[in-house]
Order: sequence, then structure tokens, then C-alpha cells
Amino acid sequence: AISDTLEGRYSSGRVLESAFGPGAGELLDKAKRLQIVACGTSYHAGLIARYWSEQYAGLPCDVEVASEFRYRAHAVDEGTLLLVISQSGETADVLAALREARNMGYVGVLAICNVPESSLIREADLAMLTRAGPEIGVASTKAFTTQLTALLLIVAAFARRQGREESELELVSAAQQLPGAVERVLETEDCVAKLAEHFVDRQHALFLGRGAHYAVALEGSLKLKEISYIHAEAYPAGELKHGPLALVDENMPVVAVAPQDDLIDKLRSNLQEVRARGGELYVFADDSTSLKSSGGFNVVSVPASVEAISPIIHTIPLQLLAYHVAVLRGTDVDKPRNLAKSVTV
Ligand code: F1P
Repeated sequence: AISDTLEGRYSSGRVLESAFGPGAGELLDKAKRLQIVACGTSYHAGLIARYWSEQYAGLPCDVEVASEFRYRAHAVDEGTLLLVISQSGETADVLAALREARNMGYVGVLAICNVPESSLIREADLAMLTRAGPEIGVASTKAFTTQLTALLLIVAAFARRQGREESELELVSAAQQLPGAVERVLETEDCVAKLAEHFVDRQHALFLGRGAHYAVALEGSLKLKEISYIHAEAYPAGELKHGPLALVDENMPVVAVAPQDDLIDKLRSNLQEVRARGGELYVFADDSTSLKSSGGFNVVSVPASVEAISPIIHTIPLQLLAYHVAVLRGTDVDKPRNLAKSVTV
């Protein structure tokens, strides 16, 4: 699905304007900042895009859940482009946000969506289709990784407009590495399936991350609760001491997404807090780091990838974890109770 998202959308390190549909150049030129709106998993993709936008394109970016966006007053900065993300393109809050935003002074609406015939695609000014096809189950998985792939290309296009050609080249090169990197990370499945056995009888789990990997932690915790019904929450690693640490004991597994040594260094004191309270730790780290497992401190080695695509690569073992936990618990991974594929009311 990621290869389909990438297909024909860049050449010689440049993102092609045709990737956004006719008349893209003029609207993209007007954008001086981004406002992203989305729900659920798509919102988490937006959170990661904010890091990319500010780091690589120098473009200020805000992100909000569509279900809140529509219920507050807005002061819109000049030159703000509304970027709407939705797998189905039919989520009621997302469409309502888009329609209300029409009178608020945004320069236009750019959509990322899986479904070409959707209301969102009809109503947006520009679109980048993920070409992933609709999700088979209710929980978004390939939608998330392909939304992120599309967002990476969008940020690359903005990087060029901001005079950051090197960043554009870096992002396009990172995107080109994605299919191979995904193949490699899928090889962690056996190890993750074994890890899932530690979660089967749990009632709660905590996820920690920093920066863009905090959004990955949010997505990992959402997948676990959606399909295995284990209560899971995600926190920025540094917030652990500001409340959630009170919950940590031997019954609370803690999952940390900490790809690089520098991130692990920053997380180390938090991780020690968890171990000191008897909490089992599961650290998803790149295989280029020096981290080793030892009693209660379990390291899952993830094939190292370049920084820009690391959030996409680190999402996949967490999706697999939720899947294997759900299978072991005997829940229906495709049709979780109480959830609808598109929330149209
Ligand atoms: C948003 C969403 C999904 C979730 C579930 C309910 O949908 O929250 O992320 O997996 O299907 O809806 P969408 O706007 O991305 O279609």
C-alpha cells in the first residue's frame, strides 16, 4: 500500500505538483502555515505531520481533533491552509469542520483520503489520495502508514516552497526507503507475537514516547484498546512523573517507543522510575542502539531507519502487538465491539 501511495509522485528528489491534482501550485504557494484536523488514528497522523512540517519545512502547524475544532471560535492567521485527514472521507465531525472552516478565512482545503468517491474528496480544493483502498477492518492500520507517507511528500513539497531544497531531497529519499524498511520491520512479527503473551491477562497498559514518537505511542495505545479492549493510555515520557507514575506497579506493563540512543538517554530516568516500582518495561528501540534486555527490562529491536520515516516504521510493531494480543484474547480484530468503520453521525 505504501508503494502505491508513492507511485509516480516524485522524480529526481522533487514532489510532483500533479500529485495534488490540477491547479495545485497556486494554492500551495499561498500556504504560510497549516491547520490539520482529523479524528482518531487520522488525528495521530496529523500530530506526526506537525513535527515534520516544523522541522523540515519550517512551516508552523497546528493540529486539532475535528470533534473539538467545530465547537470553538477561531482566529485564523493569514495564509493558513486547512489540511483534512480521513481514511473514509465520510467522518461526520471531519466534514462538519471542513464546511464550517469555509467561512473562517482559510486559503483553501487540502485533503488526504483513501476513498476517491468520498464526500471529503468532492469538497476539498486539492487532494492526495493514499491509494491504499478502504480498510478491511474497522481499526485503521494501512490507512495510518499511507496517510503518513502522503504527509511526508506534502511536507517535502512545502520544504521546497520554503527554500529548503535539501530538506525536500532528504524527505523524498527517506520516502523511497520506506517499502524496504517496512519489509524489514515486518520480520519482527515472531518476536512481537511472543511479547503479546505478556499482555493477554493485563487490564491496563501505559505507552510512552517523545516528540513524533509520542504520537506513535498514542497510536499504539489506541490500537491496543480498540481491538483487545485493554485499557491503554499514552503519555509524553516526561509527563510520567506528573501523575501517571502513581499507576505503575507490577500489574502495569509500560511500553516505551525510544528509537535512538539520545531518546533512550532522555527516557532513561523515566524508565528507571518504572522499574523501581516493579513495572515490566518493553522498549521498542532501533537495532543500532546499545540497549540490551535484562530482567523486567525487555528490548524489542526494530530495524534502524532514517529519522524522517522512523515514526512510520515504529508504528508497525505496535500494530502487530495489538493484533497478536487481540488474537490471543479471542476478540474480533476486524469488528471491535461498539465501533463503526466510519462515524457518520
Ligand atoms: C476516523 C476514526 C478511525 C478509527 C475508526 C473510527 O476515521 O476515528 O481512525 O479507526 O474507524 O473512525 P476516518 O475519518 O479516518 O475515516
